[in-house]
Amino acid sequence: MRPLILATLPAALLLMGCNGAGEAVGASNSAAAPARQDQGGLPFAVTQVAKFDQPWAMTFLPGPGNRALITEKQGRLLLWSQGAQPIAVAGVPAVDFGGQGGLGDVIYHNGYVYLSWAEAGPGDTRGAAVGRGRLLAMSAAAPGAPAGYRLDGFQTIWRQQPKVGGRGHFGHRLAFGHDGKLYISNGEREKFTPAQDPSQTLGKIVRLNADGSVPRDNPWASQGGVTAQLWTTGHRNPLGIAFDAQGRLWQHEMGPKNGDEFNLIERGKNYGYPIVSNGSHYDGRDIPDHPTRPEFAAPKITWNGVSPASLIIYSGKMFPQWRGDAFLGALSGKALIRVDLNGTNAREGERWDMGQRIREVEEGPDGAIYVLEDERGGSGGKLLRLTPRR
Ligand SMILES: [Ca+2]
Ligand SMILES: [Ca+2]
Repeated sequence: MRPLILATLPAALLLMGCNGAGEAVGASNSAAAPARQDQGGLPFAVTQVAKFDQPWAMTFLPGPGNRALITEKQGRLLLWSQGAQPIAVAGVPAVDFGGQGGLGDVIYHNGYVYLSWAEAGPGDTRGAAVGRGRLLAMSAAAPGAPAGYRLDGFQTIWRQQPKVGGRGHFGHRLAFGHDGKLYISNGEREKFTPAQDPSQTLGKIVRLNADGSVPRDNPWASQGGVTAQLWTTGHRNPLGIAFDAQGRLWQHEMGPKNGDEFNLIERGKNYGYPIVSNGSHYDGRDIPDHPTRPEFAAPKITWNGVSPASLIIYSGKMFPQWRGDAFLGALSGKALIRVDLNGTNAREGERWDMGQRIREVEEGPDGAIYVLEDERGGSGGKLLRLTPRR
């Protein structure tokens, strides 16, 4: 097989790999079919365009057509094209699948596919890792056979530190800033106090150069080691990070009971967990609220029972009234939430019942909003396309 750089392929050749006898690899596309019986309360039309097995994240690829990479938690990366069967991409690292861990986020930046995943360590420990490689299309082994895809030259560029026991709160959401830096969210691995320990990445947002090296202008760069990677501290389990058009970084995190947060992330700030939270511990112990300790950055929004996942700032043409607004999924809340952003302020705009846990939100190249349902117990897992009602 002769590998070709995907970005240089003409669209027709790319589509050949997705057509006809393309291997279904367990995921299935279906023709446009109503995703729900009753869409009466929604201001958009919902169309099911594919179904996946425990999908976690997706990102659209540059170039013609609607093409996206989608991660499945158990360790598969799939290339999806509108109207075609998803195709598995080879060369994905081994993941530690279980609990909240597995293959995580996927983003595309400057010709590289970046992935995050839960990586096994010694003695029943694990931690998030991030790597990157280039997506290659390989010519078919025989005439008429489907082309294959793989990640070429994939390298691990970063590891969450330290690896600890348990399978929760990896965080590991990825985003590139307008400054060309890679931002990685880190959960506190359900260990609480690491969020305030500057010698660990747990409970932090880290900021790296695109190749994984540490920028010299990070807030604690002069301290070296893990501390030099840190951008902000005091987080619980951040599962969504996104930049707005002005370059501000917005974030939400799965808080303790009644303490889900929507935050404006600013260089060097401490967001207070587990010292303060507007919620309380799940075992009933209170945590002092944010106003008791003004030295910690307070959330712009506190939620009860949302369990936020994924974050985009909408910039498309299909919903001009929502340009500049934030969209996120709700897991336990089984909803899509729109947040109005106004400068450095944020407030919830609307919340739409989707009937399923929403794991991922993306904006398509055409401005349609795509959501991936979380999957538990065999239901869910659908990729839905949201378009304006006619
Ligand atoms: Ca995404
Ligand atoms: Ca509290």
